[in-house]
Amino acid sequence: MAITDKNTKHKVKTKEAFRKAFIKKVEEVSGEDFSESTTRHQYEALAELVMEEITAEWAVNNSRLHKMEEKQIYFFSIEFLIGRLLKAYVNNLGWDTMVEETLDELGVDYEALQAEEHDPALGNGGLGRLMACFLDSTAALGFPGHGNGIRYKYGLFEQKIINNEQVEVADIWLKNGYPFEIVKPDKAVVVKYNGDVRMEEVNGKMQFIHENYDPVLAVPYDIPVKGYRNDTVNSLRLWSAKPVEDFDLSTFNQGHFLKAMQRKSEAESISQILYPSDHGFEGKLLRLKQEYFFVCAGLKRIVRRYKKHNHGSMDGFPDKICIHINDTHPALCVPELMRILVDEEGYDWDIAWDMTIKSISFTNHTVLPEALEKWPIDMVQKLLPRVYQIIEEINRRFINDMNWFYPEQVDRNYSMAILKDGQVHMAHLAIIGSHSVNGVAELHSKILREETFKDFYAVFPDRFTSVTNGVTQRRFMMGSNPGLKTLLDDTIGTDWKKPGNMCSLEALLPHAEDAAFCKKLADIKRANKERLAKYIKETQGIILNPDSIFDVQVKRIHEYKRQLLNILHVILTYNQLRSNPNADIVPKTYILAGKAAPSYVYAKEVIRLINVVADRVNNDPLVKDKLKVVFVPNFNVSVAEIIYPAAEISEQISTAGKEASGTGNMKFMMNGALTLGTMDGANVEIAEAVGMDNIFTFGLSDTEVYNYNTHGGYRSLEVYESDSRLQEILGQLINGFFGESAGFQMIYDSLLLHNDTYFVLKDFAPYVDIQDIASNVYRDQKQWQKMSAINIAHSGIFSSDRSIEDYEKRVWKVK
Ligand code: CBF
Repeated sequence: MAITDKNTKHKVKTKEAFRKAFIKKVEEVSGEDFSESTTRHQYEALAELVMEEITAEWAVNNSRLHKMEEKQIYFFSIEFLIGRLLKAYVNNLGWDTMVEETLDELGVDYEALQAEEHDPALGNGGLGRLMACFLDSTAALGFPGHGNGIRYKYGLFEQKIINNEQVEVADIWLKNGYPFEIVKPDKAVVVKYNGDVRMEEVNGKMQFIHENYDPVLAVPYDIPVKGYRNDTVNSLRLWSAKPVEDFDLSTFNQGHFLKAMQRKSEAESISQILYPSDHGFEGKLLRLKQEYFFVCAGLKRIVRRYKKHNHGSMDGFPDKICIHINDTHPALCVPELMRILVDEEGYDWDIAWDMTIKSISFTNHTVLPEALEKWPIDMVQKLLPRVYQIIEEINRRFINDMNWFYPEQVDRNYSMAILKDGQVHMAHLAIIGSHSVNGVAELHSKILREETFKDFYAVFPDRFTSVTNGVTQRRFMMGSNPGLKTLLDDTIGTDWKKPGNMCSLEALLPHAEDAAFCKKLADIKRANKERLAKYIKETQGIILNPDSIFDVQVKRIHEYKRQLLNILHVILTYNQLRSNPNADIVPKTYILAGKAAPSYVYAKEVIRLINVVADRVNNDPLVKDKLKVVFVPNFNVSVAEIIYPAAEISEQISTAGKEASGTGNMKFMMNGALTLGTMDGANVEIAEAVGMDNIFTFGLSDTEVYNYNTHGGYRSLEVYESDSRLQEILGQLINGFFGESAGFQMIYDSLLLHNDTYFVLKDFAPYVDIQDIASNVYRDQKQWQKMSAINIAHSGIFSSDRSIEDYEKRVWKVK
């Protein structure tokens, strides 16, 4: 039932119509009178009303899409970290005021209602969240763009902190069902693993027959992606793995009960969890299965739909379809599309290759080895026999061509091979099979061109582009910081909120000098800090001082992100306060959050250190209100939405050259936090946008890091020996200062024995200095608020609307 205004065919919402429909729906879902309803019922009712409205638009959109008049973009990604959707849908529909007012009048707590939605943790960090931002912006700008991924039964683990340590608990996000998906069993497809490939002549043509394979059913679940106040509704399609036959009855009847169940659980394991540990053989195999699973299923449906609306022909496919692959996880798109074109559609190899390259584009999201995947050749060969043959042929032709064009560079040519050292190099496959290779920030793209993929850049210079990441302001500012949104509306008008128009926030610049405006900005920040303090008090029992600086570092825990540097500085401040409790320091609250991969022992040690330090500092009466440390457990999109608006300092302190872009830095900036960071990733562009006077930068440059790494010359021990502060702090890590059982030998050794790979000690002194500078600026609130306003005013270019427009112009060319 759509709530229809009687005077028009459209589903215009009047407050009264909404009120009635809501009460009715609550009673339908609860089977009770509205007055008896629980928050859960109210959530389910609102979710249903929203879905009814959106699905009506979705149907219209899908039929437009079926006609294939516009070019379609498909994002293939192993992660989609979408966060809660209800509020975003309400806002994008333009229902926000109506819903807020009506619920208020009905005595319904809208925040509590939203909290009923389990945050789907279908991603790990930046990569997955970027995809969600890109989907939002694509729809907001009215482009037909869809996601294609996996519907994990268990998302990324839920993080608990027990005895200061990270404990991973299964995240059962589907426990109470998920109201925003539509399962389409009639669109399920079969994915084939293992088996044999033989050649057979059919109608005078040789054909490859894949037989004796293990079939798995891929069932699509579609989630609508509603554009901001427009009529676009795109789709996020997530695939779930099921056995082709639910149950092997004949095996069961023969008494092999366990075996009968085996097929089922083997099939289902494919979409069971995000990132199974890939340390052992089984884990690796499962990941490879996952990668082929969503690639194969996704391409199959896209091809079927394309052919259906193009008289069975694939000829124009590259003109109408963009397959965008995020990192190397979906790189099998290259051989799989070739397989479809050559084996199923009968194209000659060269034509098929041309079509494949034209259809596929690739973005690399990190230079760390974790995204430069390699699979053992025998594993790929066994699991995907026909796909492997195609990879072999792509590789053979590529090396032949290279040796033909560059006969004097045989070594280099071979180093670019897809198949070498017994492994399939997925990044090479992705680059060779795409027409566009993108980096995610200027610096990252430079590193790709000059270091990581320099040989490929020499051969295919035109393929390389750079599109700096962005984030959706609709979730991370307009949605999560309503106070700021209203202040901006009141100050410069509402045009900045139009999709693609966020750069008009620059109109704010003259107001940065206006004391009255700055006061309002400060009041909003204060209210957001109080909101976060309340959340932390309720969830962790820690009381924060909202008059202190809120200094925040929230992101995955990784050595290169250097949460360690942050906590060493906290220990320094603590030591200073212990020796002089009356020191004139600006009170500070350090807020950290993030998950460590379950098998990443070092990162988990860093989490333990942060929590041990927090325990000690927060319970020491000496430091009074001057220093607090909080580790917020289970960082996810919803928690992030409370944290970003409350932050004053955004810690972006990665070792230069390691953070591809970062997107948290952008979310903080648009909420008025000042970046304290290295010149790494998109920090460089933030610095360019706001000017060096409005950012706190420090530390080694990427070139200095590169030089140390390639030519040597760094000795962490020397730094340690020349800095008494470091001697005291590192001593405390191992001398029982933090409690006998809490020694941090592993961290100590990494810094001194293993020469500090991430230059924590080298950057320590400049980091301490810049922290002091930031604190001193904070004493001058007028100056601080001015800098904050300048940051907001220049944050427009970090909207994902801009990123999508750049991709559109440079890569997909939809228009
Ligand atoms: O491009 C999106 C983000 O991706 C990562 O999170 C990743 O996992 N590859 C990078 O680490 C970020 O720098 C980047 O912003």
